[in-house]
Amino acid sequence: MRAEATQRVALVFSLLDANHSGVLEAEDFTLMADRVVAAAPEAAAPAKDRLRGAFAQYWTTLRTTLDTNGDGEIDFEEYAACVLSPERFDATVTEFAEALAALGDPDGDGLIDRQDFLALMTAIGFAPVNTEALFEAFGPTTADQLPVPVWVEGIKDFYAPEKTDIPGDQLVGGVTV
Ligand SMILES: [Ca+2]
Ligand SMILES: [Ca+2]
Ligand SMILES: [Ca+2]
Repeated sequence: MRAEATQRVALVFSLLDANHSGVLEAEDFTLMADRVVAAAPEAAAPAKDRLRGAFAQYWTTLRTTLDTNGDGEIDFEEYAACVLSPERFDATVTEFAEALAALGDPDGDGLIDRQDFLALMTAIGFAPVNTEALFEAFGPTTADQLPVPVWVEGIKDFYAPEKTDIPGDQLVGGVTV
């Protein structure tokens, strides 16, 4: 696996550990969902509920797939095994990506405003400078918006270990603008 993909795995684990306990557990996903929903005050209730459901599904999938020692938590070594069988996470990642992008499009016109993108991404825990660089890498429209499918595909690529040289690499390490 390429270095970028390894860095993405480490970054995602650190962000998902929302309570900074060093392992992933159910509480991390409710904390994260609360933070992300709070960053989208204009979103409708069904979109918020969908995002909460996506995070719950995310945790259930990790727990049932990666908790090798059966202690109800996922440590980093257990988590890193996700790259060995990425297809087991496709449905969960797709639902998460679509739920997150929908939350970023409260007016439903199919476009994500920069400010909504930044609010959601920094709520997840990505650094603002990296988030800005990612928005640029996606190639926003002249009105400074991203089509929803561009973000959805970008999220899915970010979780795909075989993908390299993707916009999402802007989120990892040194930023090249
Ligand atoms: Ca934790
Ligand atoms: Ca475990
Ligand atoms: Ca919109």
